[in-house]
Amino acid sequence: MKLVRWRASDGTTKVGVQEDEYLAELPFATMAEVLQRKVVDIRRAAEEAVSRGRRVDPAEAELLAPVDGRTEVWGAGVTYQLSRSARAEESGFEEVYHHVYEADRPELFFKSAAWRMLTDGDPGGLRPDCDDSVCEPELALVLNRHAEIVGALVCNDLTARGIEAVNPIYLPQAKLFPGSCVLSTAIVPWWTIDTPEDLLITVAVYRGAELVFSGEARTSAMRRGYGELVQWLFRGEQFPDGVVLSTGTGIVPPLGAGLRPGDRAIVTIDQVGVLSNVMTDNRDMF
Ligand code: DO4
Ligand code: MG
Repeated sequence: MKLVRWRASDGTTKVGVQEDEYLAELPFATMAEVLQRKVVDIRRAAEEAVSRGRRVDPAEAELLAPVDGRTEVWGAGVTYQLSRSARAEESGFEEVYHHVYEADRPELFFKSAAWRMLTDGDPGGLRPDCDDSVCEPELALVLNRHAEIVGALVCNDLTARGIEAVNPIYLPQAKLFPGSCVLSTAIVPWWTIDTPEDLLITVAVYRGAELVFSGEARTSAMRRGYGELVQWLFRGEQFPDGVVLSTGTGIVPPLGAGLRPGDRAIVTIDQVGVLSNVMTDNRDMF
């Protein structure tokens, strides 16, 4: 059972449950409405949709990015030891990254509004003014307005690393640009995931048929727990339509191994999904 959005053949947008053979409509118009509810109610509605909801043939539905409305994506940073040491090395601002790794308050940043989000099969964006951009393969938590974890997604937090390396204060320009936020299509309910604290994340980048970078990490290597990140995100903030929190990367390509237009990045997370995107110069993306 997964939670998805889709465009029906009559052009309307629906939200519902994806099963192997069919989609079943939920009695909500948007995913934002789903994320206004408590997990117990979302679960009940999803189970009822499977047993009684109107069923749709997946061939008649075009799957869309998983969130809408006022739902935002935020990122957590420097949550893995490798992210801390790699960023210190690439930028020379060692103290900044070491401090945020050790500090109580984590690094949290706004990443994307719903309208900018891309999903599996869409192009990923590369800024034309940065020649060192990288994939950041991350587990993303889908949170409702009540700060409960509803489910999980795969996120590629595409980053213009060369811009951040010049000065960490350039972070918004390194993180937010057309095509920089890619999420898998289907929200995997948290209650269906075994051992969510220890999921394997992998990435492979292909240039044509050639594998130019691959890596893996386990979420158990994160320095902070999910609950801790969620609690900090909601401290002094409100998310009336819920929020997606990407939990940071434990995989960092070596310096000089930046993405090029045409590269295909494939990110997988055990039990959560796969995200495959071909990179493109982002000049005319939206
Ligand atoms: O400090 C910059 C951002 C770090 C980040 O996105 C990550 O560690 O995943
Ligand atoms: Mg990141």
